[in-house]
Amino acid sequence: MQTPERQSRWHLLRHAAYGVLATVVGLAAAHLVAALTVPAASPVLAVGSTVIDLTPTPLKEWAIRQFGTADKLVLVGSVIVVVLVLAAVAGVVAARRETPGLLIVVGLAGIAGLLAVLRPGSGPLDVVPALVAAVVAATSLWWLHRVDDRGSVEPSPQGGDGPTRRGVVLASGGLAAAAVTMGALGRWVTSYRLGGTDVALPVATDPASSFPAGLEEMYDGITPLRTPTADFYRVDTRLSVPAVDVDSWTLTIDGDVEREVTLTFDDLTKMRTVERDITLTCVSNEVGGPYVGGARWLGVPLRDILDRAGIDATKADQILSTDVDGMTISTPLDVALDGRDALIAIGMNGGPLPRTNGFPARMVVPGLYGFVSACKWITRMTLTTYEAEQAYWTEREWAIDAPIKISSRIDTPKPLSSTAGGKVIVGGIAWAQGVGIDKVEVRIDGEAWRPAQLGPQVTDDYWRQWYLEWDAEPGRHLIACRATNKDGDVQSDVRMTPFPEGSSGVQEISVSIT
Ligand SMILES: Nc1nc2c(c(=O)[nH]1)N[C@H]1C(S)=C(S)[C@@H](COP(=O)(O)O)O[C@H]1N2
Ligand SMILES: [Mo]
Repeated sequence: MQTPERQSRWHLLRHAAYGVLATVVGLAAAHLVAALTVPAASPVLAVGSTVIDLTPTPLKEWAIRQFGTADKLVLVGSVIVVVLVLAAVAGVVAARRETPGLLIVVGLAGIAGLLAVLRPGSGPLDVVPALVAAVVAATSLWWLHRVDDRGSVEPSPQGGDGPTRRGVVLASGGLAAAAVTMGALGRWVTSYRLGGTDVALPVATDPASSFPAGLEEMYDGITPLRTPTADFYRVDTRLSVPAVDVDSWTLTIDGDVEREVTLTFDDLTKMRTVERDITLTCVSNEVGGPYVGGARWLGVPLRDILDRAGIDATKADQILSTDVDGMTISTPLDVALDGRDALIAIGMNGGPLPRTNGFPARMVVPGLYGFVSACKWITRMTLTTYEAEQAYWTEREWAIDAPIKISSRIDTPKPLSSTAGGKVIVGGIAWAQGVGIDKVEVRIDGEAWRPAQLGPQVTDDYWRQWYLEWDAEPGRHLIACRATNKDGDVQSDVRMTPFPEGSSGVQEISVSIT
């Protein structure tokens, strides 16, 4: 026989589990409905995206530092934990008084629905998945209680001091199976709806010159001169990658222009296209960090596109780019038009843009951090002023004009690694987009800076590989590197955080030589 306390603890736990299970079933049903209608309106994604947007910058910076690209998963995971705790509370409340318990569940779905319709670029249909979640979760919880109550009055094989295990187990198992099935179906529908990214790309009117062999072919551990497309870093605010149908996609140029212009993908492919080797860098990259990549971009010069609309540079001082979901990125107009190779890119490393990197088109502006230039999934460029309109990161107080800082990174040896003594290759990359790298120096154990050998020059907008042959004696050693651009400016040794205009400082690692 169970003691009354154990019985009541078991009773609480059981009802908490009902709350959680009912909520999970509701979320899975909503996810499936969203997959069939508006994927971003799935309650998990809608709440998650809002949390990402509302996360204060210092916390977001911390999350990126701690968890890298998994930062969003961690933020959203925390939200899910909170929701499930509330769901458990709803279950326990419902055990005493059913209506308030059910209302908590409906309220949770209501919040998700509200956030879904408040998302930029959302429509009235976006509330449907949350409604489905409310109905399915509340009904499931109600039904679980019925099954539980029935068990409590009917004599059970255990002797009548609890609900029939069989009924409860069957009901819970059935709901769990339904949740898993709907979740899997939702995933399948989403990937089916995504379709392919194969588009016919034009041959560049102005092709890039042949690409040199990189140092990575000779020295292990140095970053490849061209980043393979699949390895290119990814930084954006999106939880799910936008699926853009290239046939209905358009790019509109409006605002302070002589005439509003709308271009299709086909229109872009018929314009003058150029191929350029450009290194992209994220402002969130810490000194020595991974958010930097070099690729060959195929695109239409930004100037040509803006000229079609006829820009009024006496009024506008920014290009406000908008993506398919209403996310905005600002770019200083004078910088974009100062003669650098600013592009609307439609190709990367010989193929179309991958969906994660902006398919079907994105902006690329050499020398500016991605958050003020590299708008992915771009659909609109509005010529306007910083005073009139503010982009996503401008509202979060990041810098408006954010040129990429001169920086360099040690790729090999790895920090805290141990290497056999003798001739050791110290190597890495350095970048100073716009001006180009003139020199990289290495400092061992705080001694004088020694010049490193540079790898092949690609373009001044591209990073440069470097290496130094070092006669390494056994023991612990500190290795630092710094770059100098072709204007003679040396990489700053003043440590700065990524916020608000990019990190600075010199990377110094500790290695052990055996
Ligand atoms: N639509 C959209 N474009 C975006 C972003 C974003 O969040 N949304 N992130 C920007 C940032 S911060 C950077 S560093 C680059 C990264 O481009 P990548 O993911 O192709 O490396 O994209 C930029 N373009
Ligand atoms: Mo970025």
